[in-house]
Amino acid sequence: MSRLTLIVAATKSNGIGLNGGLPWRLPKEMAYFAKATTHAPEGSTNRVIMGRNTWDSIPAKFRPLPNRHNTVLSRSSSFTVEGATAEIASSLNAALGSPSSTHIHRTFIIGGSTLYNESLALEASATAPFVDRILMTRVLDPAYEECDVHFPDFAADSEWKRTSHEDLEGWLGFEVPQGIQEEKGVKYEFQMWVRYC
Ligand code: FOL
Repeated sequence: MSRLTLIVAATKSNGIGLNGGLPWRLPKEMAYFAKATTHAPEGSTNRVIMGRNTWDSIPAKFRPLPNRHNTVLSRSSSFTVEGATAEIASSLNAALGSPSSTHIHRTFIIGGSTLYNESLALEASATAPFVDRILMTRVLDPAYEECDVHFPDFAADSEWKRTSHEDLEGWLGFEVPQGIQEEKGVKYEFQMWVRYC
């Protein structure tokens, strides 16, 4: 079974996006995203899988996300990425079945809402991929509650348990600021959630 990690920043009511982009600009939070998804043992690389709208939302100068194997999901056969440094797949299953790059350490689902929903709905089985971990940045500022795309209410599913901060750092392999963070007056917290299969 291949285990997938989902990474997301969401408000208390699970808002994740507004007008085709992130509702906030939090450089240190974004640096955490970059480090968490990039950090891998020498000689290996992580993979990020995203939907086409998420690809479009990433500033062109940061695409493909550097030092990570980028896979973009699109059902449209006419969708291409300039430079061809990202892989295009027609579905999550197709993407996961193509070992186009060897030495993949971890696979991260980076959004958006369609792909988050689809990947969280995958059932555990001996061979199929399964999301068993969520790196959640909880954005606590009520000013950002107005979002037009949302993350599923995963915590309503009691299989998900929040880990300790120590476990978060242990899994990531680097130190992470603990407790409520504040950047530009916006409070947020780095969390990790797991479920067993
Ligand atoms: N998860 C978390 N925790 N925070 C996020 O902002 C986030 N964003 C997405 C998915 N999961 C997330 C999807 N949106 C970039 C932009 C948008 C985006 C994901 C990534 C981006 O430009 N990333 C660059 C960082 C550039 C910088 O340092 O400003 C990268 O190299 O990862």
